[in-house]
Amino acid sequence: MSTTTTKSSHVYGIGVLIIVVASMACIGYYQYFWLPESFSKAQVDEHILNPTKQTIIEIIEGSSSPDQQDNYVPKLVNIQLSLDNDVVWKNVDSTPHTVTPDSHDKSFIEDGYSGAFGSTGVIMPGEEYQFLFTEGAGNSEKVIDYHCDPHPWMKGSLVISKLRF
Ligand SMILES: [Cu+2]
Repeated sequence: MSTTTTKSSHVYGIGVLIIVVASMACIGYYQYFWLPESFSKAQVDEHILNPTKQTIIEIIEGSSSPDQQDNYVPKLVNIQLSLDNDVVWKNVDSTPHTVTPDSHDKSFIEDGYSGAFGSTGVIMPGEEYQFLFTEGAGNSEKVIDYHCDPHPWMKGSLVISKLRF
């Protein structure tokens, strides 16, 4: 009789231990994996994630020629966060091109939400490259200059600012 009691309390003790360890693991997971992710996503305003319109930049026919003055059209765009910060480059030329940031500063070209700016590899004719900008530079404008890797004379600029009411 006494042995059964000892055995059942022993089993009970192990059960409690398992519950404690499991709940600690859950809390740990919540704090280190779930929370930081939910916070970083929450940092970006919903309006910035869903801007009212797209900014379209066309890489026009003949852009691969150095004599062609216009390549990224428009060359300079002013972007306002939550208004038109969803930017699409459309390659309507017959040659592959890239959208490559001039800066090699990772912290500068890295968007907290969308990651590193710049097309990975070339944008083939008829294809497009899309990037959602979610960050300005404090209260001032952020200017991002970019170019085409195979045709370095192709240049464009983006001026990103917060929406002014
Ligand atoms: Cu090009």
